[in-house]
Amino acid sequence: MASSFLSFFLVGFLVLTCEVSLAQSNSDDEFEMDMEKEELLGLFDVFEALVGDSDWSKQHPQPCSETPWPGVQCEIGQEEPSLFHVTKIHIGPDILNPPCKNSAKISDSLLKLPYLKTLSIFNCFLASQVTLSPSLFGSLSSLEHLSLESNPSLSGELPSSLAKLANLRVLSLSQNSLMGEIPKEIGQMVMLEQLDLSYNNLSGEVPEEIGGIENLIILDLSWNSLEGQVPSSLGQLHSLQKIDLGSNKLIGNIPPNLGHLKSLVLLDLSNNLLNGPIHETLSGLENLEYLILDHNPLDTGIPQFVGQLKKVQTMSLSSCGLKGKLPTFFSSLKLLSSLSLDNNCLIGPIPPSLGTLPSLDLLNLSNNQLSGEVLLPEDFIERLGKRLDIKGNNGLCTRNEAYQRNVSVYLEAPVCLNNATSDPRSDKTLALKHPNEYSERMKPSENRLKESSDVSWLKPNLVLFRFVVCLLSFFLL
Ligand SMILES: *[C@@H]1O[C@H](CO)[C@@H](O)[C@H](O)[C@H]1NC(C)=O
Ligand SMILES: *[C@@H]1O[C@H](CO)[C@@H](O)[C@H](O)[C@H]1NC(C)=O
Ligand SMILES: *[C@@H]1O[C@H](CO)[C@@H](O)[C@H](O)[C@H]1NC(C)=O
Ligand SMILES: *[C@H]1O[C@H](CO)[C@@H](O)[C@H](O)[C@H]1NC(C)=O
Repeated sequence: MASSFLSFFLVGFLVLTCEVSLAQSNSDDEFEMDMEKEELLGLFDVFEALVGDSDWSKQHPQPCSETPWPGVQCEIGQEEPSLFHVTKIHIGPDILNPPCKNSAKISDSLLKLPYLKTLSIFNCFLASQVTLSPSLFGSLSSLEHLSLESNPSLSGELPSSLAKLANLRVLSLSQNSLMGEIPKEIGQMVMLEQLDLSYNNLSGEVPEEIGGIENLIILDLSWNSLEGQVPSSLGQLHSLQKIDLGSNKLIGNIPPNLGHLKSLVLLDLSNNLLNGPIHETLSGLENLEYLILDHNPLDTGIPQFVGQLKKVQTMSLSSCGLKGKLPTFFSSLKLLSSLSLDNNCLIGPIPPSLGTLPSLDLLNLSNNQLSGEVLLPEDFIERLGKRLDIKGNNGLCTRNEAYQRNVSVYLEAPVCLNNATSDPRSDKTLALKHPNEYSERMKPSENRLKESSDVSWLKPNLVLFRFVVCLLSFFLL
C-alpha cells in the first residue's frame, strides 16, 4: 500500500520534473540556466543509491541552482546556451548524519556525470558489501580527485581500469577493506600527485611500475599486507615528499637510490622485515625531517649517513637490532627533537654531546647494553625530565656529586661505585655485581613494595635475555 503510493508519487514527480525541464528548454530566456536532463537524472540516481532520504530529489529538484545541497557543487559549462554541470559530490558526516543508508552503493549512473571532478565519500559504506566496479572508471575522464575513505564494507580488488582516470591527481582509498594486489597499470597515472591506499588489506608486491607516476608527491601504502621488496623505481620520483610503507611485510634492503629523493621530508618504513645494512647514498636525503624505521631486523651498526641528514627532526630506530656504539655525530643534527634508539643492542657510553642539542626534547635509549657514567649536562636532564629514558641499561651509572640534584633517582640508574670511567668492562663488572640492590634502592618505596611482591624476578631475567639475544646476534652475523 505504502510502496504503491510511493511509486505513484515518484512517477508523478518524474513527470513533473520532465515538464519543468521541457518548459525551461522551450523558454526563450537565454540566461535561464539549468541542466541536461540526463545529467540531472544521473545525479538523482547517484543520491538515491547512497542516502536514506528518499525525498532527496524532491527537495532538490534543481540542485545546481534554486535548491542547492551542501555536498553538491556545480559549474557553468562553456557551451551555448550555458548549462550547469555537476563537478563535485561529497558525502560524509560533515554533510549528513547518518551519511548513508544501510544498503548504500555506488550507482552506475555516476557515468552520466561526465563533468565530475571530485568524488568523495566518507564513512558511508558500513553495512552491505560494496566493490569498485571496473566499468565505473572508464569514462569519468574529468575526475581529478577520488576519495573513498573510512568505508569498512568497501571491499574487493582495485580494478586496473582505475588507471583510465587520466586526469586524476588525488587517489585516496584509505581505511576501507580493499584486498588483492595493486594493479601494475597504476604506473600509467602520470598526473597523480597523491596516492593513499593505507589501512586496507592489500597484498602482493608493490609494483615496480609505480615509478611511472612521475608527479607523485605523497605515497602512503601503510598498514596493508604488502610483500616483496621496496621498489627501487621509487628513486625516480623526484617530487616525492612523503613515503609511508610502514606496517607491511616488506623484505630486503632499503633501495640505495632512494637517496636521490632531494624533496623527501618523511620516510616511514617501520614495522616491516627490512634488513641492513643501509646504503650510505641515503645521505642524499637532504630535506628529510622524519626518518622512521622502527621494528625492522636491520641488525647493523648505526649508519654513518644519518649524521648528514641536517634537517632531520625525528629519528626513530627502535627495535632494529642496532649494534655497536652510539656515534658522536648525532650532536651535529641541530634540528633533532626526538631520537628513539630503544630496544637495540647498543654498547658503550652515552656521548655527553647529545645533551648539547638545542632542540632535543625526547631521547629514548632504554633497553640497550649501554654502560659507563652518564655525563649528560644537568640542564639537559632537567629539561627532558621523563622524556629522557635510559632505563634497562645495566652498565650505566650516575655520579650524584656531578649534579646538584639526585639524578640517579631521576634517571633510575645506580650511583657509580668508584672511579668508574667510560670503559665498558669496568662498568659492567661494577654494575652487574648488585644491579637489583641499587636500582631497588633508588625507587620510591611504594614501587619497591609492589615489585618485590610479584614481578621483581622478571626484570633481571629480561635483562639477561636481552643480553643473550644481543650476544647471539653478534656471533651469528
Ligand atoms: C587479509 O588478507 C589475508 C589474505 O591475503 C587474509 O588471510 C586475512 O584474513 C585478511 N584480513 C582481513 C582483516 O580481512
Ligand atoms: C622508550 O621506549 C620504551 C620501549 O622500548 C617505552 O616503553 C618507553 O615508554 C619509551 N620512553 C619514552 C620516554 O618515550
Ligand atoms: C641522593 O641519594 C642518595 C642515595 O639515595 C642519598 O644518600 C643522598 O643523601 C641523596 N642526596 C640528596 C642531595 O638528596
Ligand atoms: C677516585 O677515587 C679516589 C679514591 O679512591 C679519589 O681520591 C679520587 O678523587 C677519585 N677520582 C675521581 C675522578 O673521582
